[in-house]
Amino acid sequence: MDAKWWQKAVVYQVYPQSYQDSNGDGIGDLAGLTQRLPYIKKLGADVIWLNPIYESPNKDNGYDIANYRKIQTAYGTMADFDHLLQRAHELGLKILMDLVVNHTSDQNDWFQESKKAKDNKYRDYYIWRDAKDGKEPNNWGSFFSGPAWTFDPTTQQYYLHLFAPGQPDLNWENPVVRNAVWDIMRFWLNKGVDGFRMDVINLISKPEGLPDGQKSKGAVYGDASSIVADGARLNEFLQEMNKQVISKYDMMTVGEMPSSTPQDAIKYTGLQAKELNMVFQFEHVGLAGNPDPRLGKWHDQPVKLVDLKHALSRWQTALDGKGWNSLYWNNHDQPRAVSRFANDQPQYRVKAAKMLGTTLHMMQGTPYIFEGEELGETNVHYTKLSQYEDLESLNAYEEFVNKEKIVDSQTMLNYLSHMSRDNARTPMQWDDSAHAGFTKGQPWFAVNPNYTEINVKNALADPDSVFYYYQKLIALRHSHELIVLGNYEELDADDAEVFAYKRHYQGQMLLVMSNFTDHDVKRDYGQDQAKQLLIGNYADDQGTTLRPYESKVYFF
Ligand code: TEU
Ligand code: CA
Repeated sequence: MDAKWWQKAVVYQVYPQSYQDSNGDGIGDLAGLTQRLPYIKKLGADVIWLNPIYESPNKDNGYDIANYRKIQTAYGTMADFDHLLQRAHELGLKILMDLVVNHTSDQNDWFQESKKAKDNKYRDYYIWRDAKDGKEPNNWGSFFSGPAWTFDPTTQQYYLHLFAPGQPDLNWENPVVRNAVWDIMRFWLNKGVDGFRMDVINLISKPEGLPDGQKSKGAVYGDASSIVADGARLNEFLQEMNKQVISKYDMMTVGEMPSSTPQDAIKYTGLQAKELNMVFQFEHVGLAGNPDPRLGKWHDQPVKLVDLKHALSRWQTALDGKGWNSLYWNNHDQPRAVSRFANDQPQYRVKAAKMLGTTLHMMQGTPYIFEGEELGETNVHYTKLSQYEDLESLNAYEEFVNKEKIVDSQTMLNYLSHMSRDNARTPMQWDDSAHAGFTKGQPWFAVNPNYTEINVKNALADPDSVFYYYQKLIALRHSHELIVLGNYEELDADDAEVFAYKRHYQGQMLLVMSNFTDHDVKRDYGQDQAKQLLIGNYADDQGTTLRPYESKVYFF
């Protein structure tokens, strides 16, 4: 079977406000990104995923959209966007936009109308309910702490927001809302956009009657995520989206699906299902969660390799020949992978970053590279609350330390330092000049202090940099159908030091081995019979010995 373009592609994710400022206001913009397209092309990426660039009050850095057809003023004009798209296409780069339609901003005209009166024609664009026993209609907690409902005094009802109060959930049960979303998609597709990443798209089908969620011991709120994810009408809505829009364009779709299972994903990405191309699943980035479920993602423990192998192999095996995986370590919501899954100490950082790249890029699926990952960027190692910008982090500290008092300040600061989304949102590190060459002004958010050493200029001058290693990984994918379509075979699932697997395709085989430890280990998988060593992150090959964070790929 010939691979589809979105199966062979490698995607580079750009967080626009942190990528390149061109007018000195300290905020990345579309003109700045346009200047940097040749760099992304040089890496070898085929597609750019742009985080939201629409008009927004920025309560959640653009994931609260006020106008779906207008570019955020700080990023530039629609003409700047059209120029970016044209230059990207001239360079052979496709552009994915971020479709955020589980919710809008509370400043969106639709919501401004909806909240005016119960009989307003936009009322049913959103989810309004009467109080229950004088309180919120159910016990759901928001992903950003606090209740998932806010009372509106004008119409004396609550409205649902799974995220911040400034992000009211759209009512997908309403066909008028669905048709409005199809029109938004057509607007951008008719401009030549090549597809969409769909924000929390598996949360759009809410459960009948909006029943209470399970409450963990001592929890103030019920857990919404487990009962709103993958709702009863989700497949129907995605099939309608496909029929109305997706099927009419040569486009790429990736659905962000928190807490989806491989079985769900086969329904959404099945090669026969007329829904989406692939999903972002969360199993590997949800590992090592806090033993206190009330604290969920907030922890500071390393991920056990056996758990990481189990999570990734489960998805590789389940979707092999049945659906399609996205492959990612990082994005704008996750801490930096080399700090979280490997080792960011100076003596290991480059080897470890390359090892993680090999481990992921030799798997079956479409790889995503988040800006800076190709440099081996690390977490910032924040120590003070005042260093954070992200509402998810700040709200969590306020809720758990000051309100619910279930964790002390220093412990929570350790958790934030390890897991905060702010680790990913520091400005791109272009060179060792002021603010890493990101801006001539004052950056909206502080640059990671290690930019003097970790930056694009140094990377491009160093043949042994993570950048050139990622460039090789991408080139290998482009030249081997075995890497794109090969079947996946896990080796030694319970090996706690080495992640090893094979890929098989039309009689060819790959053997991939990654040492996730800081010491030598010995593993013999018959690599002495290989035709060639395709790629490795050490200058030489010591056969069955794998040195600290050594990773290598053999072709048979
Ligand atoms: O994130 C979805 C989501 O599940 C988040 O709660 C994410 O898991 C969490 O932040 C990880 O710690 C999407 C966007 O990627 C995120 O940036 C937005 O804040 C969120 O939706 C609301 O739109
Ligand atoms: Ca700017």
